[in-house]
Amino acid sequence: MRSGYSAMLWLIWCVLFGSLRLGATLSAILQNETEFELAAGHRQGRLFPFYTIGRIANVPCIASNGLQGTCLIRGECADNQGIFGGSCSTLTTQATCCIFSRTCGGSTNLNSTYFTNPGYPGSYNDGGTCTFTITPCSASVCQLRIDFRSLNLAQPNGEGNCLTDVLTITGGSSAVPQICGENTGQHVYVNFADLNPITIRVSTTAGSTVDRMWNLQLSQIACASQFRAPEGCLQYYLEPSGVISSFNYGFGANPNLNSLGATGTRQIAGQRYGICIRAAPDRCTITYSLPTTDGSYAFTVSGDAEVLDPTLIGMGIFGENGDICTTDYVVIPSPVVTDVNAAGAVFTDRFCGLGLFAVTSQVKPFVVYVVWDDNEEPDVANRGFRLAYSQNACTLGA
Ligand SMILES: [Ca+2]
Repeated sequence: MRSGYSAMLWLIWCVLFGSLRLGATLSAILQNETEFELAAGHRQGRLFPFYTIGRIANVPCIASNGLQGTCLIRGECADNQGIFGGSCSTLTTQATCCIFSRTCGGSTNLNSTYFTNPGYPGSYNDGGTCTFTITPCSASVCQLRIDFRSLNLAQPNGEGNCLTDVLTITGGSSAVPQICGENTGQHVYVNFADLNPITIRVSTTAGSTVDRMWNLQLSQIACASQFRAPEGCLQYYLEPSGVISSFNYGFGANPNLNSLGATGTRQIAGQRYGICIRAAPDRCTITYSLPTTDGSYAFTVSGDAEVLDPTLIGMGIFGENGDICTTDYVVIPSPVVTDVNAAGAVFTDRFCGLGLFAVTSQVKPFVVYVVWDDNEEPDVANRGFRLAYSQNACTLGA
């Protein structure tokens, strides 16, 4: 049974950080959001006394191993099976940047928790099902953000189905597609369904030679947080510019062949979701383009990528648009294409094929919808997409 004191601490961790999107790059912003709540006298921002040695604020901190933690008195960290991550307070040497790391069969209602494979950071080679359950820590929490700080599972088969390994996320009120392959750096948002738990399940097949590994950072997002993803967004990028990619996009071909004996696909079948990008202040449009590095294969969404010279793959003239895109495609609302090689062409919002001109959109929230049908045949050597995005000042076309 939870002691009264532990229950109070749980409440503090939850409500104080329920509004936070965890991550080192956002620490300063998060600190501001926390301080804003404190300044506003919000109930979520109260400070509580700890032990008898005084007060410390349970602010987010970066542990010596680089992970996001919570600044706690050592005894409280230990009582909750936390890991000491180095000093975090100038007030007392008894404080530590506490890391909560859990593995198969576990559960948490603590914010700032990591779910890892057994033996992490070593690889995991066994088969079976590993589950982890997350319960919202208060009614003011609406979403779970799962950052794939590390996620390496077996590739899908040649048709894009996750047969050897699969990650599934259930229990929320928003859908998450099956995920496998290489997805380090990706993330997903899941809406909590009231106070019901969300379950992450990693099912693996023994005998695979893949260096299977996962370390998933679990952040509970308050309903009122500025880091809450809009409805319909499985992913939500916060930076003004950056890179988006489909799940399991990667720099090598899937080693698995499809049933026709051709090079398989890295695209994961049956995915339909939105990638959203937060509009920066004073920015009116967004432009998606192939990255300057890794241009080859960076837009291989449908068709046979092996019929083209690899140096030609990705060029806009090899892309397709409109009603011809019926199996796998991305939707970019209200597109504007200014490339001279596309002069005279009329574009609808549906893009597929083996290349992409730079596309600008002004519809907010900025979003790219991914629509992959349930079977990758007869596509060959598709990898999905990897696109750079940048937001444009309002004077540049809007
Ligand atoms: Ca495809």
